[in-house]
Amino acid sequence: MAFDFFHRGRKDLPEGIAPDRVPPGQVVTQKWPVLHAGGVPRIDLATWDFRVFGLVERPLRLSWEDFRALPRASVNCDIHCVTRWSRLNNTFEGVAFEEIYRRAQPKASARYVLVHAENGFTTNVSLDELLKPNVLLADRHDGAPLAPDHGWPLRLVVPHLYFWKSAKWVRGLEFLERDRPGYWEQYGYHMHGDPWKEERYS
Ligand SMILES: Nc1nc2c(c(=O)[nH]1)N[C@H]1C(S)=C(S)[C@@H](COP(=O)(O)O)O[C@H]1N2
Ligand SMILES: [Mo]
Repeated sequence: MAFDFFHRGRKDLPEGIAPDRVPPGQVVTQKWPVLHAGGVPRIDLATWDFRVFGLVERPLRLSWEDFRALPRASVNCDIHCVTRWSRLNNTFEGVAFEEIYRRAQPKASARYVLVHAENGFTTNVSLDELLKPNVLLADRHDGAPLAPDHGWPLRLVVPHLYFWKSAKWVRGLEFLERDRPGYWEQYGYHMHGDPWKEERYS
């Protein structure tokens, strides 16, 4: 393939990985870097809850036991951080966003979600993006429980957007009519964040 020829100098690409698998400006890493603002929160599963609120017919408040009882899903995906690393072939396990969505019955006016995490971290994602395949509330990665610094007990995974949208230590979803910038978005990160279009900053 002619396209391959121009990318043969790329040392980051593992054997057999086509260059067009990796979004522009990204470098493939084997390790999984840790990135977040602030410290790793201490969490007690006995008091932990997950709330779905805002423009929904049925607001939800799930305990950790409630959450673990939901139907499970597994996703294999590549993840892309705005700081330019990509990690290929991650297996995340958890509960599909769609399961939560169906249970909460969002109102017709709901078009965006503000994702809430521990210590006031937020990020905004449109419902269109969350309803695409492979969006997960994940509690496991590559066969093991999430490590505390990767978001234990629960993180959002939106693999087709830059990874800052995949909030770690997630605690709730707020359904909104209008898009509202989250934590990094208020500092100038992109409202949408598509790695294929390099929507890094607004
Ligand atoms: N709660 C919370 N989630 C967060 C962040 C954060 O600061 N707080 N940072 C985001 C950013 S910028 C990135 S790149 C990814 C990194 O996830 P990782 O540390 O598991 O690689 O988490 C995202 N989720
Ligand atoms: Mo990031």
